[in-house]
Amino acid sequence: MTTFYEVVNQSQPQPRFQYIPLGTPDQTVDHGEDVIQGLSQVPKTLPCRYFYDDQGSLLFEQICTLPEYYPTRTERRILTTAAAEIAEFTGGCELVELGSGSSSKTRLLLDAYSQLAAPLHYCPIDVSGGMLKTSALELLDQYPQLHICGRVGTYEQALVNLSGDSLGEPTRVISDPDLPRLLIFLGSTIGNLDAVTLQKFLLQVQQALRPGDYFLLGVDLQKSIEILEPAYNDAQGITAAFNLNCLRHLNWRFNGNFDLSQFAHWAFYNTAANQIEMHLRSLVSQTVTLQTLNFRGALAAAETIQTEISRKFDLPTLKTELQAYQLQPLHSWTDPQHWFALLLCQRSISA
Ligand code: AVI
Repeated sequence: MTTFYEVVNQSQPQPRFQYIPLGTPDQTVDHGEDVIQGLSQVPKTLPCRYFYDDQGSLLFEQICTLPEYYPTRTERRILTTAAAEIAEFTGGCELVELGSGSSSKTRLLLDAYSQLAAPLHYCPIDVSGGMLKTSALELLDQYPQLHICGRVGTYEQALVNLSGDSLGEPTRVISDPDLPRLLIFLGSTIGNLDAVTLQKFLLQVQQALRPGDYFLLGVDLQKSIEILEPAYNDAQGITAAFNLNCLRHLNWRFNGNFDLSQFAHWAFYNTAANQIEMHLRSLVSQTVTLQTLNFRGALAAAETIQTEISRKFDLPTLKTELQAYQLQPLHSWTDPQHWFALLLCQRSISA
């Protein structure tokens, strides 16, 4: 793979900003196998990554500011008080963030780490190169001592990239090999992974960390259905628009004929599985096609397509699961209502 670097500030002896696209454009071409498979099975499903085209990313940013959607502001509040302690726990680190987006919460960590007498290195990882560059340039302005080496790609691609080869050590993103790594995964995005995918993810995290490295995880906790269901059924209908937008994305990507007016948003808390489930319910009996994928499928009236799960965790159970991947919980922080938690783990030595 050809790696190329964008050097933004050439007056520095070392470039302050580099980014590496992970995979060639060809590898990111979507062949839609998971779409065909999901729409061919009963009950029907769609991978939640189709939420995040440009429009979907904007809608998600809006969701994060909704009064009903408590996770973002609760995590931010926890981070505001915990950031200094986190930096104290770990000391100087290279900060590597999976799904960095606008890096807005990361600023709280960068503020805390810039108080330490250690180099300030940040590796944001995001599928959107545009978003990554824009926020990187803002950060470089605000933190004169900061060096950024981003990765443009999915978190799966990034974890493979950070793990090095199967025989070697995890690849450092910066030149100082002695600085430990803090891998950051905020927003309770782990909740969008089903149990099997979460296991695979944690194994990749384990491989991307050396013993002594750290993992900081944002986790949405189990709570009353009266809080949970409105968070995914907001009064302004932004979550509904976000959910429906994945059909528009499929139409654009695969030359489809989904008629958005013939589907309704449906989100509920499955108490047995401890997860919010988002679906699109077909309002009529209809046939849908995705020409590029050569796909044609029938939907009965009231039939649903599951578009997302958002799991809500029990912290002690999750801590035990993390330990199975040599991720030793060091400390957790939560809000007064125990709605959300930040969990700091340290990679222990393999047994
Ligand atoms: C990105 N993820 C953690 C969000 C969640 O709460 O599961 C996605 C989301 N879906 C609907 N609202 C927000």
